[in-house]
Amino acid sequence: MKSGFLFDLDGVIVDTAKYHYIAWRYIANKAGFDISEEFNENLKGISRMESLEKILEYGRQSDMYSHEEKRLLSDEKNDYYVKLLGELSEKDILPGVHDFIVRANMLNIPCSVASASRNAPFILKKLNIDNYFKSIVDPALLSKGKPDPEIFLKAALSVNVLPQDAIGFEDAQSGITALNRAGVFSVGITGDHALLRGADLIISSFEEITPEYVLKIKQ
Ligand code: B16
Ligand code: MG
Repeated sequence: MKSGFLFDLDGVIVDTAKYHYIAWRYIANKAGFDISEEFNENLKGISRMESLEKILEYGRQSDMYSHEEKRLLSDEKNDYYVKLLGELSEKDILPGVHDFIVRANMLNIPCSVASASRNAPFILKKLNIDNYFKSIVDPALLSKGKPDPEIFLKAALSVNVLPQDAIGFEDAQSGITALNRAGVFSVGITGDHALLRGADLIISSFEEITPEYVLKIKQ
């Protein structure tokens, strides 16, 4: 049996939620309303366009923009977000993650990134860990986002691992649900003690685990 590790990005490898929040807040403020950090929690793991739809719905402005105007707004948010990522470096990798992926590579366990973010290749490069990943699923090619299992099924396939032999790491409820639907063993990372329903294992940081430990727990 060959194992593989499937990683979500934001909230698992690096905390970019704060930058997403700053950039989305700028867009909301421009439209004349505000969003709280608490509201931003609802946007975790959700695609860029779905996030914009949720924000406009919250500001009761859903029907005020054409498809093209929404595309321009999401492009503007992304330009700002990418600027905010300018200073990102290895020091932003969440605790324990670097050691974990280095060890997985030493053990020849393939690692894949299954993130809703279209910026994943750029972010992994900035963190200087892109070489540790055998594949990055392109979210632009998915027919449905999380909680649909598609992204994790594709990630497992891309590293030649059966879903039931893979282990996935997620910080959002939509991602845990997607892992469970894909038949992948789900590890929930709850840095802020958020509740993740249905996770097979809950940790608060990668400092608590090693590849050998999760493989043993999964058995
Ligand atoms: P982008 P993940 C997700 O990353 C973020 O949690 C979510 O807030 C964001 O809207 C989404 O990526 C899309 O990101 O605008 O960079 O394409 O948690 O799936 O790694
Ligand atoms: Mg996430």
